[in-house]
Amino acid sequence: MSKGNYYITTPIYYVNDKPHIGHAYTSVASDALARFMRLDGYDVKFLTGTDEHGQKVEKSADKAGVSPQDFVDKVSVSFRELTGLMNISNDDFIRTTEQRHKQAAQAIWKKMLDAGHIYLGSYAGWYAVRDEAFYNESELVDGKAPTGAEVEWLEEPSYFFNLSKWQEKLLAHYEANPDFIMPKSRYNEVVSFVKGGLHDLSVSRASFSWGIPVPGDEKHVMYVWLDALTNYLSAVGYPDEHAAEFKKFWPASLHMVGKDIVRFHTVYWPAFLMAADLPLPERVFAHGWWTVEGEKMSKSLGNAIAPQELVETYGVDQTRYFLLREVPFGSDGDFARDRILTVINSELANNIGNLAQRTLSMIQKNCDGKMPSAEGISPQDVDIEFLEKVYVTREETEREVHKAYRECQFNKILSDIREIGVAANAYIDTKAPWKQKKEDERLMAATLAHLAESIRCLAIMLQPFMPEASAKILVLVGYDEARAKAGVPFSELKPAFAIPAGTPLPVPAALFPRIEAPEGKAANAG
Ligand code: ME8
Repeated sequence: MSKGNYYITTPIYYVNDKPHIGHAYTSVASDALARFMRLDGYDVKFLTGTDEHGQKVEKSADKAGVSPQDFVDKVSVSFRELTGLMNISNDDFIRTTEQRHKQAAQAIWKKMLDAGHIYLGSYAGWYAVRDEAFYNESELVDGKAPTGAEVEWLEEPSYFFNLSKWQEKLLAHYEANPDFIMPKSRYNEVVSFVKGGLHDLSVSRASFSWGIPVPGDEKHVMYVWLDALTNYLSAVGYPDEHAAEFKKFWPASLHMVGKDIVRFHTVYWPAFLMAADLPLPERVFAHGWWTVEGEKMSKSLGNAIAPQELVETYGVDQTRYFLLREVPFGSDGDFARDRILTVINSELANNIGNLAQRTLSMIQKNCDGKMPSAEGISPQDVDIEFLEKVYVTREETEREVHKAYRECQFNKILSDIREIGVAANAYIDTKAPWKQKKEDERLMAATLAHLAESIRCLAIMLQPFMPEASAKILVLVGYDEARAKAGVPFSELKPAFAIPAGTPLPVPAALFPRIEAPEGKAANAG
């Protein structure tokens, strides 16, 4: 039976550029959470897609000498391919040029207009095409946007959304829902921004045409952020509020975003939704920013790292693991190649990989390739303590794990998993099954059975992060391939689900090969 519904979204990425590790990061983090929620018994909808309108995309198409539609059709594919490449389990992929989206965007516009929240005026002010954002004079730093983007002076007729009227309602919502914006530092930032006062927001542009026409006034196209944010609704069937998907999945449980787009998701978006009389998403989590070897990733430096290259060099699971273990989710991180090597070698090859290799090859050799039995051997304190670390039998622990996921504490979750691996490696050394073999083979068998259980549980826990490797490990400890691939629920982290003694196990295969540093540079083995 389902524990409930969970709707998680990534930002929809601009198609003016190729995907890089920043995009991969958001998608992988959302994927880990989506996979966990499914394995924890929820009905999940996981959405990603592409943001295809606006001046920035129109300019990129111009530069490429093709029509905007041809341009977006082509680049959108590279984002769709990113989902395959990074093993992202999204249930839907939305493009803002699709009919279902245009319909939803125009419907929300009409709803806000009819309720008197949109009016015609004229805009005179600064605009940064790179950010697709309006800035006040006071926000500019050395004549540029605070993000460093070039700004241009814009004067044109424009429709406005009465954002200034929503200040108190927004503040009340933040106060009543302290988890609406995470982490806390972002929450505080947003609250103080809103307390500073809000200006009405220009929500249409009339000086270019690559966008969704404003209903009833086709000289205007909708502001790309109003268009883009609505994707979260279009994908669940809005404007049909009776659609099964809409009823099941709206409001969204989580919008995962980077810290660059917090304001759009936590100020504009909830205000639009309130104006359209729609319920607000439960949470927006804004993660940190990646630099590469200490530098900001940028087109001009040409240092953006293509996810493809990482997957080819290190493997997809290794890349996913690294991205989520390296920095506390919410903080900024730096991508350094010597770090990824160290992490793969010390935490995957030496820890988890070594544990599986040592245990499973001993079983293969000494237990006739079958799951050994611990029966008849009374566990000592060391065994009991070890198994307590491995299993999740207490409801309290279950709740903590669930909470850690909902709060996106991926690096903490991974560090807890790693500790189990370290404890298991230490347990082998303490018990020394190779010595036990000489004393009493039953003792050795019991130790190996406990170790196999620890590997089974580790593999279950690793599924959201490393879906391929964990499925492989699950097969090595006796699950049939179809079950391993479909995913083993977290409820099986209990002794009752141990693989029965006597189950034949396949010949173990190496899981995480050590990676050598290029050009003789020593990779720290950790
Ligand atoms: O903003 N580090 O699209 P976008 C971490 N279309 N994450 C990064 C990153 C980095 N260096 N660079 C990009 C848009 N990201 C809009 C969104 S949603 C309704 C519309 C990730 O292609 C991060 O998630 O510029 C960031 O928020 C997103 O990519 C921006 O993608």
